[in-house]
Amino acid sequence: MGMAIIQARTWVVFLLLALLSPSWPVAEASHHVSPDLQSLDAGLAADALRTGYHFQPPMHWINDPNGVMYYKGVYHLFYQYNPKAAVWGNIVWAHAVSTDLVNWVMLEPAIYPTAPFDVNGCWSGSATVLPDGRPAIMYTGIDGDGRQVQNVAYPKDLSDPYLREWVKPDYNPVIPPGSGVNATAFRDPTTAWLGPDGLWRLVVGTKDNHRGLAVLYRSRDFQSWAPAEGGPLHHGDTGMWECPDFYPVGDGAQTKHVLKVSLDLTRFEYYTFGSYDHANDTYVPDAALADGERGLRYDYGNFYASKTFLDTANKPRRVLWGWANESDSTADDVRKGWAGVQAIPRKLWLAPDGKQLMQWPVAEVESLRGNHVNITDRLVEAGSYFEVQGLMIPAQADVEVSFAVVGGLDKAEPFDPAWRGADAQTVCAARGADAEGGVGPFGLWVLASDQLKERTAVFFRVFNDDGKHVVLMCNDPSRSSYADHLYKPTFAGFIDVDLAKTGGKIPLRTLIDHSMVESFGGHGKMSILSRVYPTQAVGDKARLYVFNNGETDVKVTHLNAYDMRSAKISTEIDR
Ligand code: DQQ
Repeated sequence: MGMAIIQARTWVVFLLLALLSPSWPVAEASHHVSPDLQSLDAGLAADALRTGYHFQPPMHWINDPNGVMYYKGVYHLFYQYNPKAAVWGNIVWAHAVSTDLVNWVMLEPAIYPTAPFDVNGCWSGSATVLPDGRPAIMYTGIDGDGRQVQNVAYPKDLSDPYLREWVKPDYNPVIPPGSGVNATAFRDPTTAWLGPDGLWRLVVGTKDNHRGLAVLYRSRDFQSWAPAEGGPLHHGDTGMWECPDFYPVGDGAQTKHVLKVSLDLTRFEYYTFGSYDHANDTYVPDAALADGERGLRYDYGNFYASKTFLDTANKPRRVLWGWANESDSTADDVRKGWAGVQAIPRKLWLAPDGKQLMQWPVAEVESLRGNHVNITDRLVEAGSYFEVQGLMIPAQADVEVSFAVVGGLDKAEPFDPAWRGADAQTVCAARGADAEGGVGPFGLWVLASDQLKERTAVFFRVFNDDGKHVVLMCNDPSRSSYADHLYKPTFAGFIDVDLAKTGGKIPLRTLIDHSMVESFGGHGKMSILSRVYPTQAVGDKARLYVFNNGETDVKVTHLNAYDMRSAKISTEIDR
């Protein structure tokens, strides 16, 4: 009886705490542990909003992808995971393996607190395959004093194809925060690379007051590391740099090095690329590229703490993983029993014009395509829409569509000078999918209910800025759900497409997966990921439409929509 009362009280406290703390901006950002939230069983994972072909463990909280790699025929995805609840905390490295980046076997966590150098948590990091063929993981441990230190771990048994068990040498930590380093903001080591002098290098993210830094360390043996005398690889006046990533793209003389950082202050990711001098360890971004909020982004939506790896099995290609946080409340997450999804792995490359990076879902995802619907040359008159019929479950689909503006660009709305210097998200918030325009908005309504009361718009809109056409690509989830307590931000970017040169054509691909809407515009020039939580447009009740809220006719030159089979997720985890 007494026990029942205590439990009831705990629940009341817990519910109050949960209801008062929405999951955005993420609780995880400040890395607070909420003991009341940790101790409870989060409940069942079954939910109509769980994804079918995006990566999710059976239940609980996940965040950053970690240590992604391809090793001897197996892809490894480690990720930040709370084994006890659907909120951030108790962080370990969960582990899943795959031979195709689509279907996964969930394993027991690979790295978890065991030693003084990680007793308070095993935070993000990266994998490096050493010349002797052994993979090494570098990760951030939170030590007994709450300091962030960098540790190394090696597989226990190289003959285990899944590399299930990892050993942490006693000589850890291998990179403690040195004097003058902020020990509470010193984390997320990159994959290491070998310089021409035979020394290993890696970068750790940190901050110095408001300055974010990518600090370079060097080592001869992967055990003793020292900061490079020349100072940080790069820095910016942007607050803490989390999850840096540094890697080459392009070929031969065209090779550039990309530096990506995750800005803790904005919870978005930005990148520059430029030249890296291996001998002097200097990185100089190309002149046209800005650091921080004025810079380029991998994704203009809900995509964070990403990490790339070189997939030597395929050509080779560089593959990008990123985390999509929830946009519901913490109380919703606890009720659902899960929180966090990994975005579809994306192939990443330098655009042929050298102006930006391009991304496209890895081709393996197409193996899940089933029932196919095709539409060609269908006019979408100004102010009209039509339903794409024939999908069995439009809530789990892959849609490729190519639009052509057939009525000319003359009616493009003037670009408001007040928007100059503003980001695309601000423009899209001002001119969303329902604000009629001159050329556009046109695009898809996905996860729509039959009366269109619920719908998420993915669309383009063309502005005329002093004779130059500016193309906005936007995800507008403002009508995505009847639930009104949700975070429903419009996410947008200006996409580098010259419609005069493409004959008014612009392609769009959208991966729809119950609560994920992951879109790629202009053949991979722009990607925008949104999380949405329809209440009616779920499963086979969801619908898909093409709309045109502009004054100018557009044509769907091609539309190929596919039902997507669910990925196979088997598990070795004993929950
Ligand atoms: N998440 C990890 C940190 C990292 C942050 C902790 C980014 O290592 O900086 O779960 O989301």
